[in-house]
Amino acid sequence: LTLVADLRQAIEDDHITLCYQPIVAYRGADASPELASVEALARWRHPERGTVPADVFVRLAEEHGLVHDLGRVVLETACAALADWQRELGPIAPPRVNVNLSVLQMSDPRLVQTVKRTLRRFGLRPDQLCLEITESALMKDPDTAAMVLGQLRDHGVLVAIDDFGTGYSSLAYLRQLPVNYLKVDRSFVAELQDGHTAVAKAVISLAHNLDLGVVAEGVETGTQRQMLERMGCSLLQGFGISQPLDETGFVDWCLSGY
Ligand code: G
Ligand code: G
Ligand code: NA
Ligand code: MN
Repeated sequence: LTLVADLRQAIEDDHITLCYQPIVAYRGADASPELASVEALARWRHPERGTVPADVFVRLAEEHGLVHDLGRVVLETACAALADWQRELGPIAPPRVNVNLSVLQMSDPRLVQTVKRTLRRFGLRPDQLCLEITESALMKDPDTAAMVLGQLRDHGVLVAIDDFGTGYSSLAYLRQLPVNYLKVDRSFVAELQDGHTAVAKAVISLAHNLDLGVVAEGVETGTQRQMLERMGCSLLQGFGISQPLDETGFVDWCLSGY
């Protein structure tokens, strides 16, 4: 219970920070990678307990009615950072930022207004934001999800289905959902290493057939990278590209030419 109180305070005092993990595009074996986007990941360092894992404090926020405030702070911080980078780094800045949404944010009637207002406030175009929602969250209430995602898409905001392949989507439903990207869950990228290619291949070809972009998460090795490129997946994210970096570390990474 005191952890909840501390979390509430941390959200109010702006003590939730963000790490940034690059998402890169490879266009051909010899070409240098392009920065396609960057995923914002929330971090909380508790003064006594040290770092609290994101899945722990996100769940805590969900259980105690703090997820809307947390989500708003994350969205604003990520948009402010992108606006700064675009000003300061120009052409080497990431073209967009990916922000994770909790399932509960999908049922917030003010979500779409908050997103629109935040983009306007920081002078960003809607297609400079990609919202990530996990497949299992989408499938909890597919009708609400379809409606909210439709409103976001009408405005021009991009949407990615996170952890794809683990949430039992109805494939028939997927065709109607207004989304732009599938993110191959990192468990399917990990198993490439042992020669298990079937699921990664299936998700990539599903994305291609539905005219969606596809991002591989959790890419750690050169072998995985080569296999994914051969399967037609050109958007990669993972420790093998870069760890999630704090703001200074991310700017240095951009300046170092990837
Ligand atoms: O970054 P890390 O591996 O600690 O993330 C753990 C989990 O927490 C991941 O599932 C990630 O998607 C989630 N997460 C990280 N940041 C946020 C956030 O800002 N909002 C939500 N809803 N989830 C987040
Ligand atoms: O659920 P989501 O995909 O948002 O989770 C993001 C989390 O995955 C981040 O907290 C990040 O630390 C972690 N992550 C990012 N890249 C890798 C990777 O290459 N390997 C592993 N094991 N975890 C990763
Ligand atoms: Na994510
Ligand atoms: Mn994921």
